[in-house]
Amino acid sequence: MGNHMNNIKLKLIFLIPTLALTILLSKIGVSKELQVEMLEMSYSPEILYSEVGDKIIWPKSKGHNVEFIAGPTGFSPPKRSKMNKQFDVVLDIPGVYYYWCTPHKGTGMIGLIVVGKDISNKDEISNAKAVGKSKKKLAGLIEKLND
Ligand SMILES: [Cu+2]
Repeated sequence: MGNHMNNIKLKLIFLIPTLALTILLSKIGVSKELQVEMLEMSYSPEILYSEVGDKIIWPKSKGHNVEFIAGPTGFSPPKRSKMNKQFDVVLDIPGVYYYWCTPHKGTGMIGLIVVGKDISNKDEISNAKAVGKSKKKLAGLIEKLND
């Protein structure tokens, strides 16, 4: 009789922390999926705010792609995406990231991603390469980060 109760207690001692840990991990581990649309000649949104570990998805769009140009220290840009294909990336370093559409980099089709609300590298980004109309566009987007 007493032995039976002890067995139940023993089971609870292990079960409760295991359950608590499972719930905790599932909350911490949830990373969001965010989308950036590739429209006629621009990304939407042009500035995406995400958290570390979020998956960012560019659904396929005819004639467009994603090519990362700059990001925070330690970031190594992924290979530019194929035209007309979905692309996704998980960014693990807080900071501002800058990318463009390879065929439309001169017509203002550029985008920024701010990971973890960190804009400390925005000056580096504003000095990154921009082509044609995208120079003004990049300056404008950087300006919006100041808000
Ligand atoms: Cu494009």
